This record gives sequence, structure tokens and C-alpha cells, in this order.
Amino acid sequence: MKKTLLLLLAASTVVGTANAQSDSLLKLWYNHPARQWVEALPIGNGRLGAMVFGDPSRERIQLNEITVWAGQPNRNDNPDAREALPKVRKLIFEGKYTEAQDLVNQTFISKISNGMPYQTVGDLHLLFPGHEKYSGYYRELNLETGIATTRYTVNGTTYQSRVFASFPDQVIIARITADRPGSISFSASMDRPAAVVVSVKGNDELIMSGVTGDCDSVKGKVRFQAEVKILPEGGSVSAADTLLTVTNANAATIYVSIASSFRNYADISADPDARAEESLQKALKRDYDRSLQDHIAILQKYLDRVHIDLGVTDSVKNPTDVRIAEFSRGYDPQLASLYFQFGRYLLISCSQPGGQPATLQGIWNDQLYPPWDSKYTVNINTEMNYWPSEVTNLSEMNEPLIEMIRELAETGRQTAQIMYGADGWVLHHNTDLWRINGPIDGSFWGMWPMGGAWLCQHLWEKYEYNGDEKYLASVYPVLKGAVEFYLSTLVQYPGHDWLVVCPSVSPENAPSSHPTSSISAGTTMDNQLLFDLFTKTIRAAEILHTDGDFVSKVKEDLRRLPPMQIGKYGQLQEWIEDWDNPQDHHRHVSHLYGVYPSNQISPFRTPELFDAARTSLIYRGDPSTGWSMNWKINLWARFLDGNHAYKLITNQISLVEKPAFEKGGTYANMFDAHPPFQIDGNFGFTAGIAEMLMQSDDGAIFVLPALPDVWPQGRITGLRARGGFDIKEMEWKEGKLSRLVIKSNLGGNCRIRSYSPLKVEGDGTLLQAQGENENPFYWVPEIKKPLIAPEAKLNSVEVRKTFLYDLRTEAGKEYVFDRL
Ligand code: FUC
Repeated sequence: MKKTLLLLLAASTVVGTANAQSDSLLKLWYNHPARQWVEALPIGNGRLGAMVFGDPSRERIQLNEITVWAGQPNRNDNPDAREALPKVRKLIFEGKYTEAQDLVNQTFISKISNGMPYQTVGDLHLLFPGHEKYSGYYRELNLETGIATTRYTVNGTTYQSRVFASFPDQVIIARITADRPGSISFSASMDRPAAVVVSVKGNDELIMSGVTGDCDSVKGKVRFQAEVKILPEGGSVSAADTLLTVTNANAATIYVSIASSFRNYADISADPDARAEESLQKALKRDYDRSLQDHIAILQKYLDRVHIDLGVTDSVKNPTDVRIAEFSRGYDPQLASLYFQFGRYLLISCSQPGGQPATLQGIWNDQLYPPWDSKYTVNINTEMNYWPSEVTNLSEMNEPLIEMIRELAETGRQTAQIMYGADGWVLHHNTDLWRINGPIDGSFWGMWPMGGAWLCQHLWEKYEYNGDEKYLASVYPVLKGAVEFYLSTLVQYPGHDWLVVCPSVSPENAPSSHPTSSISAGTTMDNQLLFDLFTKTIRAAEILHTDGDFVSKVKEDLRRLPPMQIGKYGQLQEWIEDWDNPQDHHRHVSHLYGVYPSNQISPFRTPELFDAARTSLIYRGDPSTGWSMNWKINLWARFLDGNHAYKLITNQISLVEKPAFEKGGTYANMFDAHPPFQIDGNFGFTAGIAEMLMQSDDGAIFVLPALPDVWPQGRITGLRARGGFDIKEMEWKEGKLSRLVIKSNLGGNCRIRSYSPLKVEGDGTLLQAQGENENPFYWVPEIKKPLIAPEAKLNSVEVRKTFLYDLRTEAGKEYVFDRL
């Protein structure tokens, strides 16, 4: 351990490393109202989202509904692509990259739409006259209840408001109370930064209805309605024009119901008024306390599955924004735990079964035309959103993503036909609520026909964790369709027997040899994605005993995929040619997909590639955009370097005070700053912490693979490993595993890798592992030997000694391990 670190650890008062996670610590809190949107606090129930500002005199609750998107059902394929395809390929293979890119811009990139934006519903404003001066201000978001609370005192009366987005009742509920009867008076209004119709109904209801916006050549046609009903206790409520006024109430409960006309990507014929009214009426029939308790129970069912304790210091006594600002200078391990749990909270709150997947901003967006439309960018961002879902025990939250992939496999069939004359389905680097599949934004970014190949990994991953063959059979046609596209479009790379994707890009990066055009063929990431897609689809077909002939064809193409290559700087080549520049600090690290989230590169199985990939990451450097830094946390975890992963954690947890700053980090409300706000970084962080503490991708459950020196002791419960193993409990002291409890849900061999020798309690026998792990979920396909440039200097890979054990397990049984 470094000297400075030892001093740091000694200087900070560790106020506890309680075994149980202390409820009170799972909150974000502040002593001032939000001054900007990225200081407001997010609540959500998967469909409805809100940002609560906590302003005593001018409260703003910004509202979202996950299907309020611009546009209407549409496709964005460019039919000119098909004829141009052979010409583009020829130009690429002749090295005429600029010409190829120009031609793609003219013939492939959509002329219809670059994707539709996800849009804000608008704002609920609550004006409290006379509350401009207040004292004793406090506001918090409690992750265990999903309640945003604001408290302050005006003229001796203490006011409190609590806002939550109810999971069971499908409404947002705000309750305002005061410690003196008759002291609550306020007015409520609604607006949107676009034309809407606002009216009142009766004396206590406000209604806002509108239609979403146009974008590119697509007219906005999603109708939506937001209804606000106020139930005062004591006092009165009245309505005038577009305003509700509450006077001298003891308490007031505000119900917000929002619905749209969206049924699915092809149908927007629902009646938003009837839907909003139905949820509202249902919610009004229920007792407030009951609603609150039921809501909390649902949130806890998910959140409570994982507890983490990395230690607690005096820093927890500071407000969250102060802690973020001081994180890199002080010692605040609980803030890392909180950030980890915040990611889980956000996923639960924005990605519920039956809904839409988390967008670039989850479900929280205050704009009509947000950055990158807050849609689905699938060359990293959407996938990153779901990295934590299986490992941190939130498998249900995958459902909207899986549903979207199924739908993209439908819409993408036409794109494959129209643009490539190909079988199967294809998706480029973006999609939206309408499940567009065509390339957008310009060739440099959009000419990447690999979105489906990457998303399909999530279909397989779910199976690796749950072992459910029925589920696998249900997604198999989607996997097969994705493979079929490549079987009919792969072409031979000149001078080799290799089959490659052409045209394509290594996401958003251009090689130094032709920096203004990113286009090429057979990029490393594409080859890695195809390797995974092919091997997993073959495996799925074999498990399901189906499609023998198809499998033979896939195996033929699999054999002809290019191997990974190590270039002249000892780096893992990003492209098929040795074009990398060691000065390239581009945020995308696409070729390192093979390290994480994939498992193609391993210190134990492919040491040369492991070293080369690490060299590539060192060249790329640390500071970057939010999501990039969080990808690097996961990568350094896979490189088994916990201290470097921690360095990225300190880069990420650094306060970004302005929405558009020049570097990535964290806003005061703990939203990830790309900048601007992008939620992928939050989710990448959560996955990264899990990856530092436990990995299960490389043939074994690796406990504490990348623990940084700053967390010498701690405990985590509830992580999940591939093969249906629950890591019920994992505890460590002085940097070494001290206790491990694993539950086997599916039975089979449990192979464990550990830096410390282990023994098992009770009747199990822990054997030294021999040969391949025979647990079918730990099957790892063989990787081709890399091609290595003659001038490449490789470093030897030194991994700390590990112990590898096998334990036969029975389904449903728990096993307890101790250090030997
Ligand atoms: C990709 C990234 C950008 C941004 C955008 C939403 O295009 O390269 O950094 O995250 O997605």
C-alpha cells in the first residue's frame, strides 16, 4: 500500500464499518434548493419520472412519461444504399476512404430522420407566497423509499413536502404538511416549453394536454395528457382559469397522472385522456399511507437485494454536493457505495417491465430537443445502461431492453432487405421509440451495422445468469436473425481469407492514417462482436437441439473471422491495419470490448492479447467523458488493477457544477456528466464496482479480483454470478477474503478463483480445480492466436498467485467458505 494512502487512511476517522448497511446512509441530501436541473432529485416508476427541485417559494416538479417522444411511427432506411454498396466496398478496398465516406453520406445515411427526441411533458409549478425567506432548509432523496423530501421553516412553521412516483399506483404523489394547522397556502399551475392546452376541471383539477413535436421530416403525433388533482385537508381549494389555489390547509396531497396515445412502435391510437383519468381515479380510491407503503415495498424488493459496505468515515456528515467535491482529496468510501446504489436505484426507477428501456437520460429529461435526442445510441451507451442489471441482481429491469431488441429484429428485417438486399435483421448505431434501424448523423458516426450484434449479447447474458431454456428458445430467433444478416453480407478482405463487415467504423473514431474518414472494413470491435454473436448463437442452437445446417454455415464463417492483431506499439490494433496512434485519447475504446464486457481477452487464457489490450488502454489515458471513464473502471477491473480502477473512480466522482463543462464527472445530484448529463456513466459505475469485487466471465467466479488498497475491509451481499450462483455474502479484511457464502440455484460445478486459499464449511469438498470448468455456463470459446507485428514489444503478464477450486453443488443449497 502506498505511503500517502496509509497516511490518509490513518488520518480519517472511520466511524464504522457496520455489518448491516445503515438505512440512513442511502440518501442524497443538501442544505439548499436545486439551482439547476442537474441539482434536482430524480424519482421514477419506470413509466413516469420527475425531477424535484425543492424550492420553498417556487417549487418546480419537472415531469416525464417514457412514451412522450417526438414524431410518429416511421422508418428511416435509405433505399439508395443497395446499389451503392458494391461501389462503397470497392472504394474502401482501394484505400479511397474519403470517397467511400462521401458516397455513404449520399446513399446510406437516412434522408428521413436522424431519430426522434424523447421529450419533456412539462412542469408542475407550486408557488408558496411568503416562503422566499426560510431557515433550517433540508432536502434529500432517500434511495430506499424513492421519496424526495424538502423541509424548511418559515415564520416558525416547519413545512415538509414528500414526492414519489408510485410503482403500484402509476401516479406521482406529492404530500405537503406543516406543523401548524391551516398554514398551507399555494397555487399550482402547469406548463411546457411548447404549445399545450391547460384547463381546469371542477375546483381541484388541472389538465394539460398536448401533442409531441416534429423532427426532421417526421410530424409529431403522440398525444399526451397530464392531470393534477389536489386534495386539501382543512382549508380550501379553488380553480380559476389555469390555476388551482389552496388556502389555509393543514395538509395537501397532489396526484399527478400522465398518459400518452402510444401503444407500441407502430400504433399510437390509445386515448391519453381516458388512460390518465383511469390511473388517477384508481389512485384516488386508495389511502395515501397505503399507496406510500406499497410503493416502498416494491422499490425495496429490488434495491434491498444488494447491500454494500466499503467503510464509513466522517465525510457522511457532509451534504452530498460537498462530498462529491471533496471525494478525490479526502477519504469517503461510503460515497462510492452510495454511487453504486444510486445506479441501482436509477435503473429500478427508469426501466420497469412493460415499459421502455432507459434512454441516454434514463427517464429524466427537461427538454424538447435534448442532447442526442436522449434516444438509444447503441454503439456503447444503451448497452452500458444494462451492464449492472444481472450482476447487481436487477434482472427484471432488463425486460424493456429485451423487448426492444425483439422489436428491432422485426423492424430491422426490412432495413436489411431494403439497404443491403440481405437476410436477417440489422441495426446501425442508433434507434428510438419507433425502432428505426437505418444509419443516421453522417457516415463518420453512423455507418456501423453492428448495433444488433452488440444488443444480442444481452439476450445471451440473461441466459447465462438464469439458465432458463424456455427463455433462450424465445430469443433464439432474434439471435439467428442477427447472424443471418452477417452471413449474407460478410465479404472477403483483400489479400486474406478473412471475412469482414464492410463498410463499417470503429465507433466514432478515425485512424491517424485517414483522420477525416472513419470508414473501413473488419474493425477489431466488429470482429469481436461477430465472434461473440456467432459462438453464442451456435451454442444456443446446440442447447436447443435445433438448426444443424444453419450451425454448420455459421461455423464456416466463424472460422474465417480475422484474428485479433497486436500492432507495432505493442497495442491491440483497433483496426484491421496497424493504424493506431499512441497519442489517440479518443473516448471510445471499442476494441477493448473484447476485455469488457466480453471475455475474449484474459490474463489466464490469452496473456499476449491481455498485455496488448492493457497497453492500448494506457495509451488512451484516463480522463474522458463520463461513460468512457466508467467503461475504464470496468476495464481496469478486468485488468485486475483495482488501484487504477479506483483512480478512474476519483476522476468520475469529481463535481461538475455547470451543465456543459469541459470534462466528465458528477453533477451535484449524482447524475453522470458526459457532459452533459448522460445516465450511462451512472450505470457503468455501478457495474464497475461489482466487477472490481467479483467477476464470473472467465471460467470461474473470481472473488475480489481487483480490490483497491483504499478499501481494505468491506462486505457485499446479493451479487449474482453466471451459472445461477448468488454471492449471498462476501466479506474481506485487510484486503483478503474472510467469508464467502454462495447459493447455487442450478446446481453443477462451482469453480472459484481467489487470491487467498479457501476452505468450505460443512459437508462439501473443495477440490483443486482441474482442466476446463465442466459447468456449461462457464464454457469459454477458444480464441484464435493473435497476429503480432514483428516490432511489437510485449510485456510479461504478472498476475498475483490465485487459488482455483471446484465444488460440486446442489441446486438450492448454500455453501459457506472461509479463508484457510
Ligand atoms: C456516442 C458517444 C458520445 C455520446 C453519444 C450519445 O455518440 O460518442 O460521446 O455519448 O453517443
